[in-house]
Amino acid sequence: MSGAARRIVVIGAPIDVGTSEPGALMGPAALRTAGLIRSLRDLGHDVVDAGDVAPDLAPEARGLTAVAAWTRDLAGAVEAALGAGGLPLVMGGDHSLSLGSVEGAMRHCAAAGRPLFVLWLDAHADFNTPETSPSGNIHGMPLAALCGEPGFSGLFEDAARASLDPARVHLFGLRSIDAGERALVRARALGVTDMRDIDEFGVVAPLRRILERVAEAGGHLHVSFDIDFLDPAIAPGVGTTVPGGATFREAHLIMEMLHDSGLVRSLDVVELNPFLDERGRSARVLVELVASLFGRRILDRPTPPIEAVPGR
Ligand code: HAR
Ligand code: MN
Ligand code: MN
Ligand code: MN
Repeated sequence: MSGAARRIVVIGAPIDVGTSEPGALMGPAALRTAGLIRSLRDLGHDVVDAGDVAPDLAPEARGLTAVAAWTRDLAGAVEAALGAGGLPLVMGGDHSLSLGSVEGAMRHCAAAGRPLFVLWLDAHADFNTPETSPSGNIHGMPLAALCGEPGFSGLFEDAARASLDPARVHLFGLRSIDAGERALVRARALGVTDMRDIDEFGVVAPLRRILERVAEAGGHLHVSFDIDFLDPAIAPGVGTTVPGGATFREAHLIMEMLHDSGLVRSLDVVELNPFLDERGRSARVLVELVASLFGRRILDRPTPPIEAVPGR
């Protein structure tokens, strides 16, 4: 392992009320089975498995009422982990869990006087509102709610809270967006690196720019990794597959760059649906990628600068 050992607080969020495809609530169990905790410990980190969050919910609770209870409990768990100097890793569960994890990071950053940046690795923008959503599924809406779009009353405990700054949100890997949501993403000026950009420029140049900006601002980087960012050929275990996603090599390089930046302070791994997976493949790929984000590398040395590449 290289770099500093971290105290990683793993928080399970077996939530699937945000999606119409059942199975994502099995995600935390599958990630544990695939060896997530062990692989992080093998890298020398101090890993605490905080177990699964279990909000007190009526079994028939649905929609925003149910998601509000998850948001409250997850925000509290993430804020507490950060406050104790830990790095929260929230395993989903559908992407509506990021309402809680990002809210928790926002509270921590507000108290610390640090700007929060969010890197959203996802095929989707997740910027629908109840009005623009074609499906009504809340996992397609968390960023809009966090950024203060209307239609989410009662979702956050503190209705007067400051919203997430959309100019500090960057969508990376986008290839599926709904018409109303596209208009909002443009109007709110989110950062976007879509798959067309990645095809033309690769992942390195766009990600470097994002990381430089976070570093210059002394920011906290929250990474929200939706498994559908990956191409379904390598990660089929997800309810909303979209062809043309990131390759294993692209995703791996992103994880290594994130690690080397030292800027990641909180992380979500979401949308794994073990019920739709093939012999645990997708869970295993996620464990590999998360290990790379936390410092696993091929040789015990950082990537050499370009000048040092042989033959140049
Ligand atoms: N945009 C579509 C909708 O709102 C699909 C959203 C799917 N979202 C996730 N998370 N799987 O990214 O219904
Ligand atoms: Mn801190
Ligand atoms: Mn998503
Ligand atoms: Mn998605």
